[in-house]
Amino acid sequence: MKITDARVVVSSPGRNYVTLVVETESGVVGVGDATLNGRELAVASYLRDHLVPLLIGRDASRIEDTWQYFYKGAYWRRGPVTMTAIAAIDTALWDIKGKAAGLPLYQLLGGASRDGVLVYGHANGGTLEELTADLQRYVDRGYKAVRIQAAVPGLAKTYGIAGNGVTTYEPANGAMPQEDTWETTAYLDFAPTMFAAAREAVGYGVHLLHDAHHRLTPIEAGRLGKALEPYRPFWLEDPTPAEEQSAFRLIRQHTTTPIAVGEVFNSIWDCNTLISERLIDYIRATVVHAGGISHLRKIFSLAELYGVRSGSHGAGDLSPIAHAAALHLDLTIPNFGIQEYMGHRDPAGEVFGTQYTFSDGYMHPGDAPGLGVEFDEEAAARFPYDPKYLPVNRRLDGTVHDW
Ligand code: EZ4
Ligand code: CO
Repeated sequence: MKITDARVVVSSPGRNYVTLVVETESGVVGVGDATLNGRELAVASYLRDHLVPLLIGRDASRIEDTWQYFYKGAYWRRGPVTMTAIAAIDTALWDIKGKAAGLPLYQLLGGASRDGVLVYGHANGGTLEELTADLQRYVDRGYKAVRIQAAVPGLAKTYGIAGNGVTTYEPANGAMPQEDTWETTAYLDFAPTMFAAAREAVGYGVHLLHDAHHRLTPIEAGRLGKALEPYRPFWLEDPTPAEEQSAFRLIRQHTTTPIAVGEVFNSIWDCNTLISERLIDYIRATVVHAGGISHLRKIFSLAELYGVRSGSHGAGDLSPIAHAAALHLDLTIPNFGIQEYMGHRDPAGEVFGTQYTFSDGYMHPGDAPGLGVEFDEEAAARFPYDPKYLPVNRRLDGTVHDW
């Protein structure tokens, strides 16, 4: 089954998405997500200028060989741009294989290991009252797990928190990067009170998660993990910058709070040590940024050996194609943990027609052949690219800080 055409579509239905469309001589068309938030056009160029010309004429059924060809053939390995581009091709080829076979992707990946995929939503608040009200709304909608984030008192602006009663979360909202402020002491004093308020509001029957966004030093992370233990967090996410991994040894010495990391990882080499030394409990690598379904499956298999579970990133800046791909893989692997689900804002639904469903805290990818996502290119053309950036975080003295 020869690949006859491939094209990259950059659109902004509510936020920016990069989509790869791959056509075959048999008429089967596959799609892959290539969105790298804030650096979208770098991946679009990598695909258009370097990979698509080599993709045309190849056999669409040879997924692993195509992956190896682009990974090893580039000479330059890894990195978010390269691995997101390869991921888009890999995902599109799996979509084609599923459609050609007339099977939903999860059947090709070994079939379902569970009935549904546990997902967590995002509750936010400018105040603890706003947060607990938002949390209650998630619980009322059936969510079994919810991430809680709130504005830190004393800081002018906290990443991801709109404030003024607005609880929707859109981090990349500036044509220029917005500047947030950060002060660790205020945060460390506040975070346990946030958990206490959330437990007071909803009890212990729902899982609560929290994201520290790489902002702490190892000893601060150890202290936070210890302070949160009585509130039984499902996980503490990204406690320290993800690239300095000896930090996790120190965190482990101080707390039994489960640790999650990996949304910025793009290969198995980023998490090999963390997994094989059991320094983390959940690996958050994604289909779209970690080389596609083929490569992420290897990461999850490595994690399975060491009792580490999956917990893939699923922010709104990953397209519905990536979310569908994640759900198919999540449904099959033995060591699935949880899947992030932020959802997508309108008008994303006009461009991406999805088959996946949410019911009582669990999602299912659906039984349509392939990924089960219809990508409407004409609709996408109505929403041109709109450059947006994540904020930059500065300490009170003006120093740029990890966000
Ligand atoms: O900041 O997806 O857990 N979720 C997150 C996200 C990330 C964005 C970056 O593009 O940390 O909100
Ligand atoms: Co995160």
